[in-house]
Amino acid sequence: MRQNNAATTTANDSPLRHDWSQQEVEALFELPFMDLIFRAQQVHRAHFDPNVIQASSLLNIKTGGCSENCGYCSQSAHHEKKVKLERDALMEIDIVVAEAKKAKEGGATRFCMGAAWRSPRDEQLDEVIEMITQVKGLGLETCVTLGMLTANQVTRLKEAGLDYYNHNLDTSREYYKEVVTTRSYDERLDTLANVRAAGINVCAGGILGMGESRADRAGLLIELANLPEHPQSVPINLLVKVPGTPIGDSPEAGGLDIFEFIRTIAIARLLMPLSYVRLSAGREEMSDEAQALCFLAGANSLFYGDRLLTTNNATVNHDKELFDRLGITPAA
Ligand code: SAM
Ligand code: DTB
Ligand code: SF4
Repeated sequence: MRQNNAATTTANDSPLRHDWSQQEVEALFELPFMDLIFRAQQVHRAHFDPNVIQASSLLNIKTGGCSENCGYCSQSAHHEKKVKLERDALMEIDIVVAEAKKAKEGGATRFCMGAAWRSPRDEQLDEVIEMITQVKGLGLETCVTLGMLTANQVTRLKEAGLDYYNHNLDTSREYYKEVVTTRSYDERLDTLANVRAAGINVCAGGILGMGESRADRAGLLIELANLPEHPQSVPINLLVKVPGTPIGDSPEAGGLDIFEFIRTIAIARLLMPLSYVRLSAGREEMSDEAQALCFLAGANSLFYGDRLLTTNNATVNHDKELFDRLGITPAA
């Protein structure tokens, strides 16, 4: 089942665009806030029920010890002397399935399993495939994020019935070297191309508030929108500042104006009208009003559950109350 890959036009028959320029997208950022949000909400309503939000739950199935040096990440071996986090081996399948059951009972429709790997070994993939099979058996959609994959590994995941693969570009091509140096932007794009070619739904987005410029935020959205197909799911994370990580400890990072964050969500909606835009990490510290504006700007998905991977999320109780106050229904 692929979500919208067959579609090449929007609701009013205009073609989906893959040719956005830096100048055009920066001009969208310059729009008065009210005009931008209104435009984004119009596009959103043309394609989605504005009162329905899709909920995915996350589970970190392998913690820490990752050989990549992503500057924001608590799980990189490069920062582990300074970060408070215990390494943990790949989780037992029974525990994963029990967590997935709980997530389903709580109202999630998708279960996303994350592993702190640069890339999985084939025997590690065998175990993850068993997890995917059993979680699918519960009637949940499945998503995994395991780092870089070979074409053969992607084929095996497709055969296992995997619904989504998460692999973020994180930031613009230009700012990437300030964030991670152990892999290249093109390697990231290669894995995305393999996933897309296999017919697995792509989940790809980034992180805002890492000290990048507005031009970098525009650049990230352009990279995503100008892919041969828009990612079916676009997670927009607000940096969670993890003490001990280079970006978490950097005075230049954090403190992004929340209106700039909301603007970026609105522009993601305008550029990728049929994609699910996920309001991702960073909600624990975000006001209810800011989250409501993100939904108005076109965010229609979130991570649901008290934990993200290694940090806290907004609580389930808080989210239920917020949905009630806003008249939002979780997607069935
Ligand atoms: N190792 C895999 C990878 O990098 O693709 C999967 C796990 S990785 C932790 C998943 C994504 O979570 C990252 O690409 C990043 O966008 C996001 N993320 C990680 N740490 C974060 C933080 N401190 N704040 C916001 N987003 C974060
Ligand atoms: C994504 O874009 N955000 C999620 C998910 N994909 C895997 C992860 C957020 C992690 C936040 C920091 C942490 O909990 O370690
Ligand atoms: Fe490893 Fe992923 Fe963390 Fe980068 S973001 S250090 S690849 S777990």
